[in-house]
Amino acid sequence: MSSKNIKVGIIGFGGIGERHFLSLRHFAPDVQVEAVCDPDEARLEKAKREYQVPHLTTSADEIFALPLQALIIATPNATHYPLVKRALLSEKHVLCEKPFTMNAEEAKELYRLAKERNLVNMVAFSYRFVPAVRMLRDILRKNKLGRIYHLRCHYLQSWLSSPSAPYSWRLDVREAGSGVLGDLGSHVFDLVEFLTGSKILRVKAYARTFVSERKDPVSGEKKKVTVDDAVSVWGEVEGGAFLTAEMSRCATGRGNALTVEVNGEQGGFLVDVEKPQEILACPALMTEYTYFRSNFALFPCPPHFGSFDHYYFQTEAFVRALRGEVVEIPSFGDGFRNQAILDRCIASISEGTWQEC
Ligand code: SOE
Repeated sequence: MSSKNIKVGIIGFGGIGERHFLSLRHFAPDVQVEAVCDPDEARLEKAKREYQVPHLTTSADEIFALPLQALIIATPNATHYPLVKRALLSEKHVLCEKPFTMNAEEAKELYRLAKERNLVNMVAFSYRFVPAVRMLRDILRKNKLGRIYHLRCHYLQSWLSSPSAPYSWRLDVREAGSGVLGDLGSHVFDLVEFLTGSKILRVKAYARTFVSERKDPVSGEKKKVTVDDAVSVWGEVEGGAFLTAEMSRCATGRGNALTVEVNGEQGGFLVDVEKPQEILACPALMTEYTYFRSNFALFPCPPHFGSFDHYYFQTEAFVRALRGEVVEIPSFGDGFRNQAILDRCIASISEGTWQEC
């Protein structure tokens, strides 16, 4: 498929869907975003006025009736499975947001359908595309650290710290599946396995909801929060590494603080996605970290992308896969694996036990 012929639709045009759009427009202006679907008329109006998208609709049926080759799905989590399934059954390539599905059974089926049809299938584990993450992965895959003792991850945000932060679908277990666990933990578990090439063998998770009711911004009604605000996970990784992961959306003072630290017998490394081109490194005989700049160049990005520049690399990978190039992308197989780990964490939280992954 030459990129001139690639017609893409985006379902879900909230912040993330719009970011995919901007990324495509900036990186692959010859790929046409033909249609946008969202239940919110104001978002469609923006897609028309600011971005001149030709087809705008509130109905998924209309999107599926258009001659599109690929869909980007950035809707609430519970809708991923039916939308992705429909897309695959109508022979469309798909990039789907994370967490991939509501449970591993759904994920497995989507993985199978995509494989059988040989369609491009990608889950938006966007942090795989951060330059410093790539650099750390090369180091770990070459086994430069010897035995790994610790994998220490944080993914901390603060947008739910205030009790007056509004209610949204992300706080409803029926729509989101889980709270910070799936939203941010999905990235963490993906990075652990992507970076090390090793599996998380077992997990023990502990969760808290700090604010149990929040005001609906439209109706003004108080609504019950049915998901976790914070989760801590212990895990054991193949080879014996000790995983500790903390995820919170009530981490007052933190913006989008995703860090992965690896302590091995031959040295230590730390990446922080808010500093996407830097890596803290402690080679074997030193006792303290020093900064290194990664040697991966970033694309020139519009300033408003801030620490989300890695979206361009993600978009690049998706578009290259659509063009038929062989490119390593986080697949539905990775989404299935990730969902299985999330399911085990949910079981661990409710049963208070260690769970095999
Ligand atoms: C909100 O917590 C959010 O937008 C996540 O859903 C994204 O996956 C993450 O990259 C940034 O924060």
